[in-house]
Amino acid sequence: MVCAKKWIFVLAVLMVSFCWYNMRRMALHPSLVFHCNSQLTSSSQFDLLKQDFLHRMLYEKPNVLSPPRSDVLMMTPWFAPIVWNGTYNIDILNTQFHQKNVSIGITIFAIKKYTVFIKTFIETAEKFFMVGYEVNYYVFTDRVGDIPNITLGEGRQLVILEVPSYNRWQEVSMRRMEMIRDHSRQRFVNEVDYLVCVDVDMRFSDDVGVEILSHSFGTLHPGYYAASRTSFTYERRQQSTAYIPTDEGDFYYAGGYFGGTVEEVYKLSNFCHNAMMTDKGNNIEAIWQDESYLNKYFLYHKPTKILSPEYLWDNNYEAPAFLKRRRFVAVPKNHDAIRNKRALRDYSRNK
Ligand code: 5GW
Ligand code: MN
Repeated sequence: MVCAKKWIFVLAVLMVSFCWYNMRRMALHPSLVFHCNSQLTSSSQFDLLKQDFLHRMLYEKPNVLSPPRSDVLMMTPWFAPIVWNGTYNIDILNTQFHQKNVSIGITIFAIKKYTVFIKTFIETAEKFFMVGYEVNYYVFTDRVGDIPNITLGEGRQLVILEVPSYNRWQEVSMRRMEMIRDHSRQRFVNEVDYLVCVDVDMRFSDDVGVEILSHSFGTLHPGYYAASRTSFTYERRQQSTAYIPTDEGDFYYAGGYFGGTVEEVYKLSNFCHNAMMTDKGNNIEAIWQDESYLNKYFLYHKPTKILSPEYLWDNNYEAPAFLKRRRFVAVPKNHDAIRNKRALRDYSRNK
């Protein structure tokens, strides 16, 4: 009897110490312990990594206490750079982007009479847009026969995509999102790394290079870079999916210049097109069509880079002192009476 009690006591002590030991061990090593010796020699996906490095380059040292620009905002509160002349070193960027062998697609729409803008657009792009890189011009048009033959530089090609035309100009403008989305999935993703989506009634007049490229980017509208939040012409009707209340918003982004990786542009255009279709079903259309939906998208999906108005200028505006370069400028067009809402807005803004 005494013997059994003793053994029960010994057993209890053993169990308590075993539990205590394990609890201590758990506290010190809350996760599972692996014995690694055999795994350290097996292969890893990292074995395929290429060693990228820059060669010796001579340039001025960046100066922490004297920023290159103090007259403009160079960084958003979510740490996206705003691209201004003087803020970047294109040689460093070119070395990095050439190492990655990037290719760039630029989408333009020339529906109906807008085919007249193609020649100037492409000729000036040949001089200034992504010189030295592989570039595909994706021209969406309903008038294939009107697209001129233009000799292009090495590694650059023109791809004509025949698409339907819509009667209302609002629809012509808005449907760009649907077509960019559809072609991103089916074609662009197999052909290029980045997409740049712009208006066609434009000309390049200074360099536009890889400094614009990022995961996703938007452009400050040349008419609203200094405007207050409440005067941004966001969609203000709550019934619209593009609605933005007056106490929200970072910038007013231009509908005529955005881009990013093909995947990001797919997500952006898919969102905008779906939002437009929802609104269409409810018989409402946002005040500035695709531009309004784009602004809604960028409010809640912050772009990783923002282009200054150097990248989208209109000589109808007086050029401010901080504007050191005009890289991409609107070609004047006859605003006939029907086009109107836009022409009126521009007119009243310039008065
Ligand atoms: C036609 C009349 C009024 C508004 C738009 C059009 C129109 C636009 C057209 O007939 N064909 C066409 O291809 N577009 C595409 O939509 C062009 O790529 C054009 O650059 C883009 C946006 O229209 P824009 O440039 O007239 O708009 P704003 O705001 O620059 O004047
Ligand atoms: Mn335009």
